[in-house]
Amino acid sequence: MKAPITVSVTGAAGQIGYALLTRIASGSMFGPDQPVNLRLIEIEPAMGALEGTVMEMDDCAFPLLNEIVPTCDLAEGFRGSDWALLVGSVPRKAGMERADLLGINGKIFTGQGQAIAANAAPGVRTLVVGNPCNTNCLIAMNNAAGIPNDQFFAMTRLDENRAKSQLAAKAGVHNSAVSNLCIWGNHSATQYPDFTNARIDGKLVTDVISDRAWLEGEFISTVQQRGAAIIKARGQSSAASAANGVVDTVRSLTTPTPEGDWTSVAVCSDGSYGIPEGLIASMPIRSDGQKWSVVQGVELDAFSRAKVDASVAELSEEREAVKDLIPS
Ligand code: NAX
Repeated sequence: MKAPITVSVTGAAGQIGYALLTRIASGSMFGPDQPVNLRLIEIEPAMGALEGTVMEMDDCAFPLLNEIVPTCDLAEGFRGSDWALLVGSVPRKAGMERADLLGINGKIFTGQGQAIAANAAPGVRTLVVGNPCNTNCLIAMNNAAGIPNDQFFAMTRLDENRAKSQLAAKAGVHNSAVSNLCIWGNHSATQYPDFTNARIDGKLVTDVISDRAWLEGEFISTVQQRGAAIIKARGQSSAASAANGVVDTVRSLTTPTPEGDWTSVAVCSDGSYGIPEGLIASMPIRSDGQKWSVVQGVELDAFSRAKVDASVAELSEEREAVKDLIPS
């Protein structure tokens, strides 16, 4: 039997946590022969609810679940962590400006970044899901002294999956036929699902779907607004699909990317594609199973360039708004 992987999950008593923990413990994330330790982090008022989730996890009797530790102590929660999945954050409430949300959540991620640096395994990889996830990730990364920047990620995989399924439905094919779909920029309403480089059964999407007006209009807005549409329909934000996005992100970073394809995840920009260095921006990524790299040479036409620039400009504004939380 392999040595267990230790996974820390914040916001573990929340909706996404509820859908995510069973996926991790059942082997979906790391494979059917990889035991896991779960360290579940919540705030004090949610510890009762977390206790209930832990009882359910016990009742699943997962063969791969080695240990489960519920805690509201960050040092205990991130101790020995190989993967830190930062899901918990404070939701936006009526009357709250975006800047207020950035400030409130930003403070959570300074403390978590520091606690990861002080307690996790040196190779710990951190995936931020809690919104605004790109900028929360930026804050955690900059407060995690000694942990390399290339070990920090923010999730845009749910957006990629949403975009693939919209294109597949329009073309009348199975979603597995869609490849090379990149979400560029911020996980927000400015994100750009790049249909110009995406492929269906190896052919450019623009050669398969001739309705350019739909691609430039309804397709993009459907993907950008999908979260809001789910809240409207379900009365609660997406949870199972978000948890699935977390599983897909980790699997894509830890297994080789299929030949010729790429996946979307927000990473610390090295200046590729003119995205300012240090921003956490989504771009096309490949993995060899251990290390990831940005796919170079993806052509951005004038339409795409303008969309990418607009989303990246928003990320720069967010960085400016939280500059006090980023040590120089
Ligand atoms: P819930 O409100 O159901 O759960 C959040 C949990 O986080 C709560 O149990 C809360 O007690 C906990 N929490 C709050 N502050 C914490 C802290 N400082 N430390 C540890 N735990 C803390 O939200 P849920 O639906 O699970 O969504 C979680 C986050 O994911 C939200 O920020 C949401 O906006 C974000 N999402 C991100 C997505 C993405 O693609 N990146 C998509 C889905 C989702 O909207």
